[in-house]
Amino acid sequence: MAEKVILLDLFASMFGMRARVALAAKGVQYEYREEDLRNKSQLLLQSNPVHKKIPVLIHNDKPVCESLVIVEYIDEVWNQKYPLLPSHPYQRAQARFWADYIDKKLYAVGRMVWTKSGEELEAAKKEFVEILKQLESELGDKAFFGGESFGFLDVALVTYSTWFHTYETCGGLSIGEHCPKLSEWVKRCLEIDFVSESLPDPAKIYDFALMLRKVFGIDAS
Ligand SMILES: N[C@@H](CCC(=O)N[C@@H](CS)C(=O)NCC(=O)O)C(=O)O
Ligand SMILES: *[C@@H]1O[C@H](CO)[C@@H](O)[C@H](O)[C@H]1NC(C)=O
Repeated sequence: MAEKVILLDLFASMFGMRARVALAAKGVQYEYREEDLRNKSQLLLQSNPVHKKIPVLIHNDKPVCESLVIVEYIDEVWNQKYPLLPSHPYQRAQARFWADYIDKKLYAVGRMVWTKSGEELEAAKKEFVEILKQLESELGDKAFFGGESFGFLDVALVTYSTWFHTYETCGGLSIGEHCPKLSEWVKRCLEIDFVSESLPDPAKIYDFALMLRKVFGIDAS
């Protein structure tokens, strides 16, 4: 049976990018559909009635929601090529633990770094760097979070690197200065074709963030 794969997404979403990277790792052909989150499509509302968020992967008319669930689903369905989850249950549990840590911590604090100012910004920057350092220590001296090869946790985190320029510019910080090993890891990830080809240009993310700052009334227009 011909596979029908649709991804409901938004170009700047680090969650959506996870699905794009995983699909690219597996060489899956799919139809990309950009959503306008202020005017969501019927298909999005029907496919993710609980959260009404992107990304949603629709595989042969069956929707799968939540980016990490989607990445695991992709890994299980297209299991012949480029395994993403570690094969050992303990390593798998560890990868899921850290992916969950990223979701619980990094998004919200990162958002504060590019939207807040004054004391709130200073507190957010401090916490942001602590989170990245925690992740950097989990990386240790390994080439990738998955060890020798790029895997599940690498997928979960590398999409944030497209926002690093925005965090640095809006927040006034240098991630490379605080986390040199993590910065080297980003470069290693981007040397993999299916990774770099799936991620948007950080300059476009920055433009998008500046547009949102205006919408939020942070910068006078
Ligand atoms: N935990 C979700 C987060 C997804 C998410 O936050 N998506 C945002 C865009 S980055 C969204 O669709 N927001 C629309 C809304 O909240 O109305 C995941 O991992 O997929
Ligand atoms: C909302 O999206 C629909 C198509 O999905 C389009 O026809 C309509 O013009 C859009 N409305 C606004 C206000 O952008």
